[in-house]
Amino acid sequence: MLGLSARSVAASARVAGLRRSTAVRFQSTKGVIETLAEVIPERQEIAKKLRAEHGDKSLGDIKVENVFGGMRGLKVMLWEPSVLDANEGIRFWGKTIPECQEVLPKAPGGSQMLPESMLFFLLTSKVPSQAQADQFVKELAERSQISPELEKVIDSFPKTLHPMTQFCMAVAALNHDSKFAKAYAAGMKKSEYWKSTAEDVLDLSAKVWPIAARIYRNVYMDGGKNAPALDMSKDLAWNFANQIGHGDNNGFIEVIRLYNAIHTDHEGGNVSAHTIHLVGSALSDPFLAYSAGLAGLAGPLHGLANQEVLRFILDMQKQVGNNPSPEQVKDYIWSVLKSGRVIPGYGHAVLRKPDPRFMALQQFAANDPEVSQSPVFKLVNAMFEVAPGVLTEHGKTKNPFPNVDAGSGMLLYHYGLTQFEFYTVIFGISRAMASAQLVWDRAYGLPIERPKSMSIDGLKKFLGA
Ligand code: CMX
Repeated sequence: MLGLSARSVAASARVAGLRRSTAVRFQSTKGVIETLAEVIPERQEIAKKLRAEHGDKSLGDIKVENVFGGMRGLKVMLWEPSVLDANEGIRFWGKTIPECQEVLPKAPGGSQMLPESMLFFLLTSKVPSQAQADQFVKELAERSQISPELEKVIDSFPKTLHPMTQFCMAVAALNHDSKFAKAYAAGMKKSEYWKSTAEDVLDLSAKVWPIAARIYRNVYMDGGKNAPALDMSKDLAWNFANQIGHGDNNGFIEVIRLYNAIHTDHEGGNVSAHTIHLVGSALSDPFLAYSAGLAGLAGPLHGLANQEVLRFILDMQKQVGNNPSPEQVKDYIWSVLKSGRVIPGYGHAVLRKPDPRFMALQQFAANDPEVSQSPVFKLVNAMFEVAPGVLTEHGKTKNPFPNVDAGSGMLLYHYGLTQFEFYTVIFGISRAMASAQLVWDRAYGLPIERPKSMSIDGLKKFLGA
């Protein structure tokens, strides 16, 4: 204790007391790591049996078209937390979004499922009890604090750098404290990989929130240094909203909870999730793997589409006003298509029906009389009514319906987050939870990914062409 002031000794004692009481609480309610320790051996057995009994069965042909066509539909990857059906949309461990909304715990007094509840569920396959969710909220709040060194790194970024680029760089720097990387360097056994991976995934899923808030404050407000301190009794979405100046904006807090619970995971083949899995397969730690995945999310055909949608809607508003006729909307869409651009927020590589994530956000908007009267909501709805018909007539896209990005920006905009360039960062916060799959990758001992590529000459030779 030499050199410490009485005040810092008292503070250390308070922290130690908090840790003791947290530990006692964790014993009485099963936490996420204990739950995983129970679930993993059961599923390892199932996987082992499946592989032993059916390892030589075929899951389909690979056609030359697949080599040129972005590998659509090829069943070549294991992904546990979610499965996407072309017509029905996403299911998380077998549950649809409305079913998750029904059973996943909410914040006290809140109306939307918590991202923390979704993370517990994605990781373990078990719906947490309210007590488990409450405990997990506190655990993640404690994990969410970021180091002064990382704060300095974030503060050094130029304000003109796109927020997604700042986000990729900041989360990669979290690898400085990776528990997986440290344990690996110390010679950890392969059977233990999953545990330190889970520790990193929990740290990552918590720390992305204040990292994003600091970037927001640096770019659009008075600087990260002036952010209010985290409140350890509150959930991640509440603290995020509070740090970016929306702590008293209940509609915003609720939409952030819903948004971040449903954007988490969309099975393994999409660019961001697949990249997390691919980079993680080299045993890069979860922070590096997720940073690489975020770089993919920053592409306009993937997560950046949500910023593009709002730009599109506001440009349309300038051209056609707040109450356009269906003909005016149709003409506007055609003018964009004829100029060779895509309609952002429409189409999907797998889905062939309106995205249930879009529907959940629309439902949320429709339930709030203020949102449902707002001009941007009406324009998003006008698009929903007209765009599928135009895209069908256009005849190119296999799916003329809205995807998740078609309406998410409208809600953020309505509740006061008007800086479009930040929208994909919010998608990114949620996508950190897709790194739950890394825990399963390690639990099943999946190898480094290494598909075969072919050159045109190699294809010609192979085919005798
Ligand atoms: N507007 C105009 N044309 C579209 C279109 C759209 N919204 N969606 C698809 N098309 C076109 C494609 O560009 C392609 O044209 P070419 O043959 O000239 O290359 C053709 O229709 C066939 O494409 P597809 O097989 O239906 O779609 P893909 O699987 O290749 O691509 C996606 C899927 C999402 C990239 C595409 O629909 C698109 O560009 N949509 C707009 C951007 C967007 O909203 N992205 C977000 C997706 C959700 C997310 O990841 O966040």
